[in-house]
Amino acid sequence: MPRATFHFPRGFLWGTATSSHQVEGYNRNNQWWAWEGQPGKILNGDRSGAACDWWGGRWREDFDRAAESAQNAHRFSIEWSRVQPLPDRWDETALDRYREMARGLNDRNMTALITLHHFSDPLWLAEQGGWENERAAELFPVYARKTVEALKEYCNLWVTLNEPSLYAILSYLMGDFPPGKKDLKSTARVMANLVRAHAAAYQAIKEVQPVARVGIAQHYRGFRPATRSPFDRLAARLFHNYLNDAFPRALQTGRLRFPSGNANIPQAKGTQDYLGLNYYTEELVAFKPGRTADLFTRRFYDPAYEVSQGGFIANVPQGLFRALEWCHGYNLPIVITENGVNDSQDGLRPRYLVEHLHQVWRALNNNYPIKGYFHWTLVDNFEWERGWSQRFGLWELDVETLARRKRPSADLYAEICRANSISTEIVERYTPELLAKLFPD
Ligand code: IFM
Repeated sequence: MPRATFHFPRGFLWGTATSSHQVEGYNRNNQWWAWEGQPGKILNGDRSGAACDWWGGRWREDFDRAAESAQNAHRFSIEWSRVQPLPDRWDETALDRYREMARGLNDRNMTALITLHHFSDPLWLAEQGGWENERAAELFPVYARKTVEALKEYCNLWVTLNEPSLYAILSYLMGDFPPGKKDLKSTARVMANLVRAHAAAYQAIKEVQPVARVGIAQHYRGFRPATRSPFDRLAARLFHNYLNDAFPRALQTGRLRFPSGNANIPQAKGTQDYLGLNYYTEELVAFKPGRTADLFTRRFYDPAYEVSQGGFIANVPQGLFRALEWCHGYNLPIVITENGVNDSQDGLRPRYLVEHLHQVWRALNNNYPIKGYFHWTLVDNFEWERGWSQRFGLWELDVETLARRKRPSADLYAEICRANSISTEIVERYTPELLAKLFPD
């Protein structure tokens, strides 16, 4: 068997990604906390509760874990409801706490990548109609400006919005996220307001910090037609357009194309310095008239693919390559802002990790300008409507005691980060079943 080493570029960012509501604990002042309190909204009636207790200070030990594992970057998010607990009140102590976290990364020689909105909204905003209200697009840049002013000493890499199109679709079309609406017109309105909010935040951040690099973290799901039927092909193409492409395209062109909601938003044109990619999996799409909430599709995994616990994620590493090809079409630097798999037993994760990173390396060899990779996630955290049932962490969390236990994938990832490469030896040690595939004769 041939031996080889897949090298990554010097200065490549290796990290993990987290989000405020999923890790901080006791975020009582946002719409998710209220949603969790309603019966039937979260699987098994789970609550985020103390989460990973980052607000209680355990971010320190988790940042130590990341740093000791040779990660040189970390992506975390700011909780808007903590920074601006009421429309007319800023909480400087919350900003101090976030400053301490960002400095905590710098002190560990890690680059901070900070997200300003990751699915959670202040309760007061939700009470004003949330993102359906155009005012949200004016309020968000004010919060963004305030936060960047406070943190700019420690960070110049910003994500304004995490997975904006998925957020709009899950919250306003599919009804899985608060406010649980199922309305196409509302979804289109929210999409447009999110584009406006991003554009205004982009300008605000640049004014405060001209050297800032600002983008979004775009959720990209691969969609392939289930059959050769022209209807399935069209359905796959449309789903791709709406979920994957519409939002970043609006930031490129200033025009949002979304069902029942085309909008010209010229101020959005050219407001991305890089494209953040969140990739997990790829699905087959069949046309199904009548399923409005699913944009007239039925979507499912190709039975040929291995799936994670509960059938949540299919392991399709080539799908990441295809996603990177799509990113490359935007002609911007690319950051993989999320990629990972739920796997409490850590049986699939090592394979998933190595094969996906192998695809990143292939894309780098095509000269795609990929600047970093952030694995989702550092420690098991609260997985939204699926509660604690999905374990994405390199470290396992005991939700009762908050104890952390390292999974083998944490060591595997550490070896890759430390070496800035994937070698035959690493593959042999952690995923010998992949040797023939990655190093063919
Ligand atoms: O946990 C989420 C994260 O908040 C957004 N992207 C997908 C992850 C896994 O489902």
